[in-house]
Amino acid sequence: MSRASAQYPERLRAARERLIATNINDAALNYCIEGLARVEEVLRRPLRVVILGENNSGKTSVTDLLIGQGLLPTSVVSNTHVPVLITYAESAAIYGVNYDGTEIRIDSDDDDALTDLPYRALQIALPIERLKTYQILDTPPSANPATFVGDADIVVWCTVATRAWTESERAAWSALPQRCNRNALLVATHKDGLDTQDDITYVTERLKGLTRGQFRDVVLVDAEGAGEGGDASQAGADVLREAIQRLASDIAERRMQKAEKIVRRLARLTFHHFGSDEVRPETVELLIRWEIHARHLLELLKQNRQSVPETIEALLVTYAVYAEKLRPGVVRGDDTIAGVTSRALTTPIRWPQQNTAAARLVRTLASDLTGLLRMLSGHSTFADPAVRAEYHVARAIVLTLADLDGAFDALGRMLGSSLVSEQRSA
Ligand SMILES: Nc1nc2c(ncn2[C@@H]2O[C@H](COP(=O)(O)OP(=O)(O)OP(=O)(O)O)[C@@H](O)[C@H]2O)c(=O)[nH]1
Ligand SMILES: [Mg+2]
Repeated sequence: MSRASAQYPERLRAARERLIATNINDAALNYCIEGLARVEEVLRRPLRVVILGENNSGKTSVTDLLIGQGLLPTSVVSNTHVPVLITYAESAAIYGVNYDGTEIRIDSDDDDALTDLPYRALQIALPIERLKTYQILDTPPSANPATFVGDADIVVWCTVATRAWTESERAAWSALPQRCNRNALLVATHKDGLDTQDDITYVTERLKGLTRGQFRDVVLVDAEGAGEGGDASQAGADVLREAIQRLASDIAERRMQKAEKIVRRLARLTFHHFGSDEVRPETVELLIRWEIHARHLLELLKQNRQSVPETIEALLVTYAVYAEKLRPGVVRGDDTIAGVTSRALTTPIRWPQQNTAAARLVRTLASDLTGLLRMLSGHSTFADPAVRAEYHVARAIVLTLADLDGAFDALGRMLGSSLVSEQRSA
């Protein structure tokens, strides 16, 4: 996981806790706090690596190689009977999962051998750092692989290097949903069964050729060689862990980008509604007039009686008039809130291609401006400076999360591009 994606949930938590500490009871803010908690939870959830393959292909040995403990029972006779989930915990523990989903701790001294217990699944918790990033599910050969891929983030298919990628394996893999290919690894066990380096290279290349597009990588391991004094690195444990780590980092990065997008939208929505009940009574009338005015401009755009750049310009000019009325000097003076128009001429970029996207952008801008005006009309409501300060803090956090600065920068670039294209066509 990159540093940025590791720190992001922490940043969200800090923002959320500070918002809670403001003690402001505001519906929009409460909604934002709840949303942030949900995003954090998703970001913190460890990824799940699911180990699949035909019977005796080395699934349990590969799982063992990944956790590096020599702890799971592997044998040609005693197959894995139930799924075994390996998760992180500060101290080791084993649980049996009953058919009704309840978990029972079963690692006390007087318990039976694990394989004899009538559980639906086993969960083994271990204090291994790597398991914080991804948990591992070792699967039994008797079950349909499709039942395990539903909540898999990374799928590992185990095959035996000396007879790898049989017709039945090919069929079983192609029966799984296509999306499994995206973060899949083909692991060939029994690398020690190949005599020379040439053989290893040949099998690796052959497997890559046969499964092109179906796996992100092919890794050969000696999953037996790492146990009892064996050299884990020699056995391919490092290569395997690195390959999984690469996939995990990619997924974590994508998750974070998605989360950032959701947080920006959530915070922007919050900003649009935050403090609706807290405006100065004498400004209510003005705000209503602004809203009617803005709605009228959006309507003109909708009816194609005004272009997107014209609408934006009209909105900004109207905004400036109302802002000036609410707080004289705010637009003409050097108050930061008035920075909106001044950035309008920066590096040109294109307008959104589709009209619907442009119209959405304009609607969002109108709501942003309403939020800004509400800020101007609410500022001096509170006699208590401490409460006012908390509103300031909450707004600052929401605005940072919403990246409104970035949004206005983008708008400025768009306005720049529209002027350039207008000049060109003139
Ligand atoms: N020499 C050698 N033996 C291996 C390797 N990987 C697994 N084995 C052995 O192959 C047998 C089966 O390995 P398991 O890890 O239990 O295979 P599995 O896929 O979990 O088996 P099931 O759960 O029954 O489907 C065991 O005896 C392992 O010790 C390997 O890379 N080299
Ligand atoms: Mg097994």
